[in-house]
Amino acid sequence: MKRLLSGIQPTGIITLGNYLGAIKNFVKLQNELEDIDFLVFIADLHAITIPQDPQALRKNIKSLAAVYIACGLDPSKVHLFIQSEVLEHAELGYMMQCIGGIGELERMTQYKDKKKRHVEGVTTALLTYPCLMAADILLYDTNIVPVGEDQKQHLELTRDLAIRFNSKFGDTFVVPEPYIADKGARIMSLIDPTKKMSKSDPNHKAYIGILDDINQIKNKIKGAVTDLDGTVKYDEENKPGISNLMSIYSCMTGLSYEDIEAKYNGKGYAEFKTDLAEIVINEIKPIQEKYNELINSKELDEILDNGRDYATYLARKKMAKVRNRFGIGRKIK
Ligand code: AQP
Repeated sequence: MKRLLSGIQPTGIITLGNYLGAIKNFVKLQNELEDIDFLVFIADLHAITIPQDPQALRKNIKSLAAVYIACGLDPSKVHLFIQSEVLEHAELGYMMQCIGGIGELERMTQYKDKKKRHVEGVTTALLTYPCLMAADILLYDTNIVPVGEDQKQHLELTRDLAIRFNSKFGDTFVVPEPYIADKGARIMSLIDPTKKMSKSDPNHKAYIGILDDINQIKNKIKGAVTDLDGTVKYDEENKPGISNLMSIYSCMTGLSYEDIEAKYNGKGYAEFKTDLAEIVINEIKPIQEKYNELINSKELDEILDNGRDYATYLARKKMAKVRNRFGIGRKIK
């Protein structure tokens, strides 16, 4: 049996980027892989590495749980839990800091980017959060981690930390492998296609939220930045705007870029954008309906309770071993 694990931060409403780059792949893996144990979590400890409004955070945590299920995660196949409810994440995260070097953390590109965006009040945790991410993964003997392209570097660090720990203290952690889907790996901002689409982007026009209303979605796609040439052609370097929209189109329909180019040959961006809006809305609408059923339900809390209990069971077992290896506390038999 292989164990898979992945998580998303409740830092806002899930975007089409998170959906296409992460959640849709989780659902595919859940349905296609056999003999797996799949843990999916809500990374609230990661979210607080940058300031969050406590009330909004609580809301986003619950909202993300409902979005996961509404997008097709099946609680009978996946263990869904909230990271902070399994205390061992923070404990192992601290231990990972004790074997991680500042130099290797400072090299993380996401840290450099986020530091630039939050010039004032950069927290220590913004630097050390890849250690917590390593803990999230290693705590469960995870074999496969489905991630977006942007998380690849952090996974490399996780592997390094696992190998380092194993060679120093004896075989303890499974060294995980990343799983990166070839398409939809990186969806870009609608207003600046050189920047990743992010749920915490202060400009709402930059992203499509999975819970946006239909008119908002239409308007955001209509207003997405393109070029003046008007030809629907995939060229990431010279036509990043339309290429990004084509990548969304392709992810949602399964059509190749060549198919899309042929379909819109001689037609302008307006027709392409209208069709894309319809495609996106058709996929998102049933998700929103399911979300509305779930968000205030008892069922959602039960799913999260079950997920927490299962994750805690695994995490406790693992931490007993890790504490013994490290030599802290009294020996646990
Ligand atoms: N634009 C994107 N395209 C494809 N995949 C993406 N992911 C995020 N943005 C895109 C993937 O979604 C998962 C969840 O990521 P996260 O919330 O843990 O962190 P993030 O990558 O920092 O996501 P955001 O939306 O950009 O959040 P904020 O604004 O808080 O920084 C990951 O698998 C990620 O690759």
